[in-house]
Amino acid sequence: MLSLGIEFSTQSVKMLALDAATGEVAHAGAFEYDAAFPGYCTLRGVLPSEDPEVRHTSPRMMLEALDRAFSLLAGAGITKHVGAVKVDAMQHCTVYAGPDFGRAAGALDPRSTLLEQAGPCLTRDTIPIWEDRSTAAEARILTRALEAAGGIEALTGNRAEPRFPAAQIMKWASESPDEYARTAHIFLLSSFITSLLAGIIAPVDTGDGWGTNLNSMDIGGPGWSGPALAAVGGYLAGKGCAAGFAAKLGAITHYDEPVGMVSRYFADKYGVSPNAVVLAGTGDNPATLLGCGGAVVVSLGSSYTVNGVMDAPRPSASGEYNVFGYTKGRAMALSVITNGTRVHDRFMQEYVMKGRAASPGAAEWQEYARLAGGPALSADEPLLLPYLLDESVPPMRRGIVREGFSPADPRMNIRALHVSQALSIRLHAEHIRGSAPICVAGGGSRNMLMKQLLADLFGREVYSIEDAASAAPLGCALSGARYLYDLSYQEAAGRAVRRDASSVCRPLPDNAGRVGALLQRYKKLESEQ
Ligand code: XUL
Repeated sequence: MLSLGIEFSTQSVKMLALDAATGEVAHAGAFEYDAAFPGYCTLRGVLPSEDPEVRHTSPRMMLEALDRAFSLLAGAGITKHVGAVKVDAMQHCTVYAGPDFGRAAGALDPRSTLLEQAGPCLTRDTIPIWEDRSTAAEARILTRALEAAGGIEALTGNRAEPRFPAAQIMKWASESPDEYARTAHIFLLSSFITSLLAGIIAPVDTGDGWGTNLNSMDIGGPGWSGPALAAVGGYLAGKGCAAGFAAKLGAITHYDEPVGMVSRYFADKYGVSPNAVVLAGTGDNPATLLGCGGAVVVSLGSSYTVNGVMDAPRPSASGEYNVFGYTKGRAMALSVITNGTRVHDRFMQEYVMKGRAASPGAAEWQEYARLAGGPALSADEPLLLPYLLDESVPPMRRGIVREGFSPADPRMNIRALHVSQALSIRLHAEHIRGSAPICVAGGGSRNMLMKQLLADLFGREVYSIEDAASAAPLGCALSGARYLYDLSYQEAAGRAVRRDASSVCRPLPDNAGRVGALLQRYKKLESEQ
């Protein structure tokens, strides 16, 4: 029997089917939104916007993407063997639908498409993703509103974050009270897709639901925070929005709870077994943590994330990491460094492609690695602050600040980017103290120099898993395998998570003496801004 994991990330959809008994990957596939749906004109999955703080995607494109994923899976002969399915999605992306959505999701006609049937139920045309920074004012208002009730960190586990749904909803509802009035359901992207899969209004799990600034901190009994709901509800009332905010959010449940069987639509149209169980969807970060075997994970995607399990949820004193729910009764800590591989992509364009329109291939990336230089650290490494977009960890305005070298020098810039990003990860990783080896995931895990630098700066072994770019859908598939065969998480991971032996990096003794001074230099550069 197969267990299917599907990820809806910022730029692409990735699918991974595991033979749930053996842990072998039976099928892996992926597509990018830009290429699959050119009509939406997205750039790396994001809709064009004149305001750089506004980062939205299209919920209609997500509907098309779900159909396309299953049509590809059916074409690959996978669907009929699927016994369990779970999705993960980029966190904090909210989807808005009217009261007719539940009925539409429960009665989807296989002769038509998801877009034709669920599209008309959507009440907001474009939806904010985690990169949106247009809601800073609302985050401040929420912080103030909860001060007297004990503070938002103590109530929800997180400081008020502009990218979290509470601030997104406050801004949207106050600007578009009509749309708010027509909205009956506010989903996270993961619970929206799960609802379509199961043909019901599915709950959000703690993994994604804790990334809303609206959750309570009771990891044993998932729920919303009364004071947070009251604060947002009160703010909305002041903007002329009718009561009923809490009802729009739906339910919140434990990680991996089964929410139902796959709906007739997917059974009839794509041949999925009607007995396939649908597990609650989650965020990409909890799924990645599980897909790496539940260790300490640094994920090198367009943004970088630094994740570790927390047995008792503990909000960050400095606000540098977020706390999300994880497997039943446990939490995880995560910091998001916004400017990740996106800066390497930009430097590739600037210094290697030199404005050529084509996408870089293997030869260009080899050249990029050559310009980045070898693993030996020197005391006078060039350093820079790599903020193409406003940065969240540490909170900084966008701008690339070079420590006294020319923006025209490819070698200096590319080297400085590698060393500086690794230093920044090390400096802002108070939540993953200890000596456990670090699993590096995400597309950037192919970058051997980044991995070596992380090994040196943390003084720990660093490794990747096989197919590290698909850790999140693997985590979802692993949840399904655990469900189907009644395994512990450890047993399921033992079957399916494979370390890539060729990927291991160990700290180089000659670099150890350079680390302290480089960290100090980088810290100074950061503090001078
Ligand atoms: C986590 C976050 C990002 C997105 C990326 O808080 O904002 O990691 O989940 O998809």
